[in-house]
Amino acid sequence: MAIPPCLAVSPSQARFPHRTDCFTEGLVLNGSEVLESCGLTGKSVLRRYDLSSGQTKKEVHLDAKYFGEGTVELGSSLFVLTYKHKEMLEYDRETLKVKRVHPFPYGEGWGLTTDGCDLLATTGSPYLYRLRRAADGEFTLVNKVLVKRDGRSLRMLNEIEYVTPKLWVNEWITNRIWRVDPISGVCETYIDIGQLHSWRGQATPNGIAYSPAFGKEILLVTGKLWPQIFSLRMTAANLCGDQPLDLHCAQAPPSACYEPAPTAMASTAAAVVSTTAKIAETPAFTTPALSTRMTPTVQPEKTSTSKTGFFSFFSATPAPMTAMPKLPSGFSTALSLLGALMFVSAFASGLLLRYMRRRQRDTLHRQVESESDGG
Ligand SMILES: [Ca+2]
Repeated sequence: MAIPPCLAVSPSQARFPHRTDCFTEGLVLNGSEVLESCGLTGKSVLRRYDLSSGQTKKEVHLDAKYFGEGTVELGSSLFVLTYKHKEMLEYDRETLKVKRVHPFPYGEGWGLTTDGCDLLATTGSPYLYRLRRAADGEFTLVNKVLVKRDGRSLRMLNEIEYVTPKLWVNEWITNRIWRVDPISGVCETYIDIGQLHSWRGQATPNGIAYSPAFGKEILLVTGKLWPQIFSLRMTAANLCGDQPLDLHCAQAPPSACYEPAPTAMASTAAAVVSTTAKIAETPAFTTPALSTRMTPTVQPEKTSTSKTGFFSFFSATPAPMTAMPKLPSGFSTALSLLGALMFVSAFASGLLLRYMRRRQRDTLHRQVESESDGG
């Protein structure tokens, strides 16, 4: 598979104010109103404001123990992930008061969005977690989808935004924002926003928001501590794929690629209820009906990425070996040893790389936290 192409996008003239004290972790747009979650332990804030003026309409501070992460609205609630507390906070959408705390045992909380039915979360790993609300109000893991770029896993998935039927994802500490198919996990294309703002250290691009009520072919992007939010004009084909849709969620939000049918809009609680019931019947760790045209990549919860790659590679290689012409036994032993050596070295390099990336990330977060505490 070829490396996905980089899309050329032209920033429109529209730029909007953004608070430079906001360590952006989640960005949501409703028409001309922004909901943003700002991180850092003891300084985390959830804020609603007017996009054009930047004027705050309502804000609440998270409990001082939390480092707030991604946020999204769904139904009458608003959800905020926490960085290391393994909890997801549920707020009343209007009053911004915490009404429930949900366990989030999947790792660190990073990014959060919704397809209109389920919550989709990232943890800084290469996986996309699909969480579905049960009748008792709790969320359960439906599946975790491995996000792949050019056949390899894409790590450090951060802020995300669902634009029916696709997903846009910030890749941490890069200028890349990927368009990902949320069912197959395939990175289809990306944009590079390096020209928008010069940033260093932890002030990485993070924050993607979309609202067709604001502009059907407009994507808003910003970064941690950035002074502006940028408006990117894109074609429908680039923004959301412009392909035939086969949605599994009756409440999927409208986009440049999807307009809910009037009958579906007017509907009818009955239709929604029947769809919801259908979804609820889907057994855990299976893929929703949308996946019929693509093969999903669903990994069991406790399987590590490197292990999967290791064994799938290993089991895939014997066939060509047996097809080789017969070689002298000494030569073939040497070849085997060489192959094993190369394999072990590649495996060790992979482990080292993962360790170094994790250290870099932890160092940055420690730096951020200590700077914010004035230490
Ligand atoms: Ca977002």
